[in-house]
Amino acid sequence: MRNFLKLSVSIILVFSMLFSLAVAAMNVGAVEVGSLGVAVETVDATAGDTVDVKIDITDNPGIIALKMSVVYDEEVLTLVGATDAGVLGGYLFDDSYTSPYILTWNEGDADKNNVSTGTIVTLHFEVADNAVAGTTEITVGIEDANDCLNYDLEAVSFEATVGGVTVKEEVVVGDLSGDDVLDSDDAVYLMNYTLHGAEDYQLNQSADFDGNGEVDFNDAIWLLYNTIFGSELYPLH
Ligand SMILES: [Ca+2]
Ligand SMILES: [Ca+2]
Repeated sequence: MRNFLKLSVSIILVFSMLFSLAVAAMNVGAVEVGSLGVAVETVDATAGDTVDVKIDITDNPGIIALKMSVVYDEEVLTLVGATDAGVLGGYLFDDSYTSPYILTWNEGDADKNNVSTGTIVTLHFEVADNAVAGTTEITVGIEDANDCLNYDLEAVSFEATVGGVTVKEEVVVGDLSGDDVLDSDDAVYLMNYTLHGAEDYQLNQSADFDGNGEVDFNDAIWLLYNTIFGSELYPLH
């Protein structure tokens, strides 16, 4: 019986050792096939705004150097600055803010891979005054396989997630008809919405003007009174 127990313990030990080796092998494999995942944030803005767009590492198998280009539409966005987040060590950013904008990090003195994730840089953009509503893309990439290296100076593949700036249309509060003027026509528009529905009368803003949590005919009356008696008596919520 004792021998049997000893044998069982030995078998368990051997299996647990094999299991540990298998896990170790799997981890090594993950590093070899893993890609550096880099994602650009998507933020909202209105024309003329200044916005911050973060670039994050989402997956990191381990790197010591990265040279990355950022491509954006210069007709819509003007890059005015870049702030390193201090995650990837020594950095060198282009002085001239043009697209493609090149960002370089190098930890040549490091004695092991950097496996950090999170924000690595924040880009500061000005949105053109004449920017039209819609999303303008910001992409990141590497130009050469050797632009992303690990401690063993092996190329690490790069996987980017596109982001950008979504320019929202600035709407005049109460201007449901979208002609940039607030008048009784907008109250009529809201009456039509409550009578005929959103298919024919789409709303470009929350139309709960009396602020009771519902959009109904009373809001059209409230809006009409606003245009007649003014915002002091009938403020638009
Ligand atoms: Ca209008
Ligand atoms: Ca209401």
